[in-house]
Amino acid sequence: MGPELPPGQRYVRDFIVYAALGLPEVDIQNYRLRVTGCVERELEFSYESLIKSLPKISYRSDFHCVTKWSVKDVHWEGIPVKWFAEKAGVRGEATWVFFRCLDGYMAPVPIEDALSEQAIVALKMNGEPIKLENGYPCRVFIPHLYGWKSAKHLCEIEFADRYEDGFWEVYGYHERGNVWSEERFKGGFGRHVRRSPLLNRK
Ligand SMILES: Nc1nc2c(c(=O)[nH]1)N[C@H]1C(S)=C(S)[C@@H](COP(=O)(O)O)O[C@H]1N2
Ligand SMILES: [Mo]
Repeated sequence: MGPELPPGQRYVRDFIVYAALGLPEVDIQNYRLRVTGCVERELEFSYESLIKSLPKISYRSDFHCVTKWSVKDVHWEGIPVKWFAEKAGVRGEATWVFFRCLDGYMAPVPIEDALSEQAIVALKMNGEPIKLENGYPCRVFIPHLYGWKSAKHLCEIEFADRYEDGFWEVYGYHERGNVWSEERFKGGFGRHVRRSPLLNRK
C-alpha cells in the first residue's frame, strides 16, 4: 500500500550503504542499548533481551535517502521507540530524542516523530537480522523521515529537553527531515521548508 513516492525521490534497486564514520566492530556479548536522559529510570538492554522478549511490530515501508534515492517496500521488524519511552517513564520536559550509535553517529528527532506509531528500533530487515553494513545490531526506522535519521548501530536513546545538531545537521540538514514536506535542509527554500516550530518550545 502507501501512496506514491515523496517529492523529488526515485527508486533504486537496493540500499546504498553509508557509513560516514566507518563500520564499527560490534562485540555482541557486551553490547547494550541504553535509554537515558529525561526519564524516571535509565534502562539497559542486551542484544539477547532485544531479540527475545520485547514487543515487536512489523510492516512494509519504503526507505528514502535525502540524496534522492528510495528503496521500495522494505519489510521492517522491531520494537516501538514508544515502548522504551513508556518503560523508562519519559518525563514531560523531553522534546527531542537523540539516537546515538556505536560509531559516534547521532541523529536528533523531535519527540512527536520518535514516538509516532511506526517509529521502531529495527532488528530485522526483510526477515533477516540486520547486516553489519545496514546497522547491526539494530537501527532506528521512522517511515516518514529521511534515511539519515535512521541511525544504524544504535546504542543509546537519549530523551532531551533541548535541541542539538547531530552528524548531518551540523552541515545544514533539517532538524526533523519529513519526507512528505521535503524537509531536506534547515531554513532553506520553498514553501515546505521552515525551521521546526518545536525549536521554539521551552
Ligand atoms: N551510524 C550511522 N547511521 C547512519 C549513517 C551513518 O553514516 N552512520 N548514515 C545515514 C544515512 S545518510 C542513510 S541514507 C542511511 C543509509 O542506510 P544504509 O547504509 O543501510 O543504506 O543510514 C543512516 N544511518
Ligand atoms: Mo542519506
